[in-house]
Amino acid sequence: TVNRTYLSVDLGASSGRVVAGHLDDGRMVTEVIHRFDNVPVAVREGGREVLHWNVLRLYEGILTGVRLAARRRNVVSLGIDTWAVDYGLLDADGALLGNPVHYRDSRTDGVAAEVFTHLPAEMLYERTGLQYQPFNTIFQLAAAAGSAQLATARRLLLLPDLLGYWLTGVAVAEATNASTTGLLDVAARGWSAEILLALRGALGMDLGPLLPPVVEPGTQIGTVDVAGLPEVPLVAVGSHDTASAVVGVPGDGDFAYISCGTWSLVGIELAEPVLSEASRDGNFTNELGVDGSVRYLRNVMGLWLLQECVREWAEAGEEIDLAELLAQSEEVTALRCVVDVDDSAFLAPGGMPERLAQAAAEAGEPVPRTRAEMVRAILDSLALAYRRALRAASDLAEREISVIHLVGGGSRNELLCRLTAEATGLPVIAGPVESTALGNLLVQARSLGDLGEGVDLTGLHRLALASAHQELTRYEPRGGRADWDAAEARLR
Ligand code: ADP
Ligand code: LRH
Repeated sequence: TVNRTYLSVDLGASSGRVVAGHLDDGRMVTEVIHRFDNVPVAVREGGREVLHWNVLRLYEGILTGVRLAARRRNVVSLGIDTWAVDYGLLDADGALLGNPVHYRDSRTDGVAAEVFTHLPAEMLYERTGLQYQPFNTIFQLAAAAGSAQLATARRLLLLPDLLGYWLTGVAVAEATNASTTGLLDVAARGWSAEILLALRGALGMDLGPLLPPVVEPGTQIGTVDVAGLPEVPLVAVGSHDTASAVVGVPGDGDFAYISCGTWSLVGIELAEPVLSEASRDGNFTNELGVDGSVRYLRNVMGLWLLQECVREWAEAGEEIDLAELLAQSEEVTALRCVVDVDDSAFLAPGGMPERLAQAAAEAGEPVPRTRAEMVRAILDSLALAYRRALRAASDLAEREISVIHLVGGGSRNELLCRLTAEATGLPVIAGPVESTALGNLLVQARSLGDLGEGVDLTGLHRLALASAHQELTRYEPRGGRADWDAAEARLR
């Protein structure tokens, strides 16, 4: 099987990559074939600038990566995952109507409150299990109500499904990602007729006919039909990047995960959703995972805060070396300044150092004076938020947590890993960096029958461990919790 190569396309909010994988002696051996930036673009629409994804640029990155891989390898399948919630609309001819809008665009400001008058938040949570985020697809659609595009649309495709449609001509809605729309019934794992009906009032239209059939991960969607690309099956993977990232966690037993990139998705894997009032209050989400599982987690603002600071400083004309900045922040007094990273004030792009300084001042914390202090404040605050989220997950789901797996680009941040172990009092196992690609590839291999019979989700985690064990780093919790308890008390 050395020659049998699966190709994963993984688009994160900050970059995209095409990663090849082949099986060798019970391991998935991976190679990053092509990596490209993901840079949103603001474009005028009538009275204001709207933040869009550069979706054709991303598609072009995918084509380049697949071509490069096919030149050197025997490609047998393809799978696509991207960030959640965002979508494209197609007209009756199958043409894309406008560029997909970025979930950080301000069009959803104040929209959820309006939707809740038609669909009470309690009822929405009971049916969908989905956390409240202002950018959930349901609120984006409500923001677009009455637009020419929505009136003309015949199909709504989430980003991975749109890219898959361009590759194969087949339109589906993969379940894990569909679970982030606010339109899916978490128990039935299908579109909720009840919500669609109630939404008619809010939108003045019936969304039902726009929604394609829901498919579960592992389904072969169709065959790639693009000049110059191999004619291989497109396999539905956990097309929500976080779903694939969780498959790629090399965990066993009572583990929690932190999928740490632009966002930090902090939680546990469950067999059944937790739909209690307390869970809704805690803003925990029950997103669908592969094999009927539930990803019970909270969105923590993540390395977005750091990315945006770095971007701002670099735009001011300075060369920023992340490794150096992190080394300097290591020298800063611990827990000097902490802020609530989950404040929605941090969601939008731009002006991040100023917004962080303002949040510190408002919380009565010493305002960071240097870049190193700013970076340290972000990392201390993130570790504190991880600790809060993991304790809440454990309480709400009544589950023990004995180890944390921190995966994604953030697993390269040694200071963050160490702080997370200190704050939580739990060992942190960092890596793999590309857990999302790994989870994507494993689901393809299983769908093609190459993993043999009977490999369940536990088996996929074991394969992830076998594949990644050489790149894992373990951080033991050291020191007392007292400083962290005090910092948490300050934030409250
Ligand atoms: P996404 O999928 O959301 O685009 P990634 O999983 O690719 O995110 O993670 C990107 C983040 O990983 C960056 O914002 C950066 O903070 C962190 N990162 C990447 N490489 C390093 C590194 N060498 N040292 C520290 N942090 C890193
Ligand atoms: C992470 C992610 C996360 C969503 C957000 C929109 O990339 O998919 O799980 O909440 O982006």
